[in-house]
Amino acid sequence: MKVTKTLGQFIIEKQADFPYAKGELSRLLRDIGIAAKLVNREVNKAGLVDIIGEAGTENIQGENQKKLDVYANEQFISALTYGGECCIIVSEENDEYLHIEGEVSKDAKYIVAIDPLDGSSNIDVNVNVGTIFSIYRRKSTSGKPTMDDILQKGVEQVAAGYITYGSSTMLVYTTGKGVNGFTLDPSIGEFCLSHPNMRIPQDGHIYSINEGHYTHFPDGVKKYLKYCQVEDKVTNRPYTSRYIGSMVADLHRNLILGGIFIYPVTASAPNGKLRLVYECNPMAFLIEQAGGKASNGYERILELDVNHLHQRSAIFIGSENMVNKAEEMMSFFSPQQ
Ligand code: P6P
Repeated sequence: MKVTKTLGQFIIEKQADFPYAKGELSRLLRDIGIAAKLVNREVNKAGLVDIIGEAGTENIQGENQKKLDVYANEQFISALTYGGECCIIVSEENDEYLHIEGEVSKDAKYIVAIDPLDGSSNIDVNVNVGTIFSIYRRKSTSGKPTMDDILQKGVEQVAAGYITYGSSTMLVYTTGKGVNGFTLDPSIGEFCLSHPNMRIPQDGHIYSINEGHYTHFPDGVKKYLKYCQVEDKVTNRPYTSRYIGSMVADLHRNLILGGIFIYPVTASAPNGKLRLVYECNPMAFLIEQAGGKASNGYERILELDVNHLHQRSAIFIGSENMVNKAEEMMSFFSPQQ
């Protein structure tokens, strides 16, 4: 039987990639892996115990929180708090950021932004959900971290990744040295390296967008969709539409097969729906590291100014040539159109 590397072994092996880190980032990634296993256990048996359904509370987005949302948030906050490497947590499920104090975290240097359970509206229908995380080093060197430490541009991330809880559970992450994927082996309770050095195809034939919002799409998006749908043998069009309604699942498929995921501004989401800090930035970092591209239709996601914790952005992300073509269509129209 082929012996493969566990996440822990891989992290330690790659520790040399961080000249200044003395193992802190490695331990932080380990903590995230631990929480992911706990969330996976509950996601996998969600249909069996009373954990599905409404928790009776709402998050800042005004979305009904599902019990699994609340559980996942608690697991990641707990693992990051007791791991001792994280000083600030920004979570989709918390209106304000959490400052991790106490002896164990007194020298903590890392800020973690997280969407603990993305796509949670799919929980009750047994469709893929995921976790997205983004990691920064604080800029200040002492005292309580400030918003200046937290509202950093995406280009400042030191690591980012996601966990997809699907037919198998995978953890996919980057530290700026490429992208690697680990599949959870339930028989040993370890994430094992299954997809080394992941690269997104430069071109693809899958487009992922909620066409239910079509009438409210910007003209450039409508123009690009028509491009995807027209017959053209040379460029293998029409493309295929694939949209799960769970960003992590849609992006994971497109990372492997090639494709573009678009969530543009719409009438109901004039600034886009997806959140910059803990959805767009981490996914943009990871996809760029895999050779893809991510923009808001006009500007690189990772260069966007970050002005508040739950800021939203339009996103066009995936195979480089497909994002370039979509941006070309967007360029014919001014941003507000
Ligand atoms: P819509 C899930 O709620 C999410 O945040 C992403 O995971 C997903 O891509 C998107 O929203 C789906 O939004 O408007 O198509 O239902």
